[in-house]
Amino acid sequence: MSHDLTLYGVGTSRTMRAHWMLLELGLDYESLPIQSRSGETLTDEFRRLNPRHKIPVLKHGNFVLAESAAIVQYLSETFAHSTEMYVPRDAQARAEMNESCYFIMTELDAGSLYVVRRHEGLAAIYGEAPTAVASAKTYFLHNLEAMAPRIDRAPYLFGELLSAADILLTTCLDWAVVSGIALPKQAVDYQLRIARRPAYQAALKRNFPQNRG
Ligand SMILES: N[C@@H](CCC(=O)N[C@@H](CS)C(=O)NCC(=O)O)C(=O)O
Repeated sequence: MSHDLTLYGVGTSRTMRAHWMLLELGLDYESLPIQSRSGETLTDEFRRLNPRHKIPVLKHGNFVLAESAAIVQYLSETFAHSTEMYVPRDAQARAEMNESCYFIMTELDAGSLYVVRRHEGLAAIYGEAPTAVASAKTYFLHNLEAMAPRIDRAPYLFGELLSAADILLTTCLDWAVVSGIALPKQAVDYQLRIARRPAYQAALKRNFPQNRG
């Protein structure tokens, strides 16, 4: 059944999240493979969709949503069956999931990895800042320790079923590895468990077509 889903964006950890969730849920969707810093996020047409001119953006019919964490949560709440994915339905369970999701997005993604990205990979744009990069890498590992009790709760952060929080955390762990951060063994074991998922592998191919064959 077609749900009129379109995803804008490929090539980054943030776009990977949306592709992965769509594929986990077995949803057909159109992928518009626009890329960051290509000028494609700055067209009038794209800025009407997302005035913050960032990918990923999801269109579901006439509903338009940006922010990778919001997209994966929306998709799981809209399309997941309770047997295939952990989707909290009451306020406290959802708040507990949000606590992890907000923590991952603020402390690991924006507060650590994106600092490294801006001042290492994108230093030509944002300037070199080796001290900030080194301390962001340390800060990442320090904050990852706080996730240890959940990461140990194998196989997934909230127990037996994958959740939106797993997609956010795994994409941060993969990004950390690419950024030269050596992960603790328990995080590597968690990554290896996740890597067995066919949808994760399919999403890597769809999101990183140039890099990963
Ligand atoms: N907090 C946002 C961040 C999105 C973001 O920064 N996207 C970057 C690529 S990773 C982007 O689209 N940059 C615009 C451009 O460079 O053209 C999310 O998680 O979706």
